[in-house]
Amino acid sequence: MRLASVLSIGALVLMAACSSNSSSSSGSPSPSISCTDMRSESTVTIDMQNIAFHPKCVIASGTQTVNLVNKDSVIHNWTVTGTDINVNVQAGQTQTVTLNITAGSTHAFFCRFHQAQGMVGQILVK
Ligand SMILES: [Cu+2]
Repeated sequence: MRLASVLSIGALVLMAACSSNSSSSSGSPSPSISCTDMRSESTVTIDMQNIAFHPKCVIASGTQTVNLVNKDSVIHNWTVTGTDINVNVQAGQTQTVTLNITAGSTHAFFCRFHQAQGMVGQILVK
């Protein structure tokens, strides 16, 4: 009995891993970015540090609250394509954004000050 339940939990984990991989497939060959699933968190936290987003790819629900934590000494910005989100975060500050995004969509995001330096990422809304 106990072994059976352990096995079924393992199967669920495997299925979850597979489904998150397949959903990120797109036509173009994209580097395999690992996405952090934060749907079970009370808030989604994205750090802005060393001119980069951490994590670079997040999975969130469409109504979650996102904390943008700027750990750098320069201003950053979070612009999410296909939404009206365009938030500046001053050096050392935290900004909170509540998502209002339809589930089943994927959005690229970037910092408009450092996009050219590769400060970009992706949010998968499920
Ligand atoms: Cu920036």
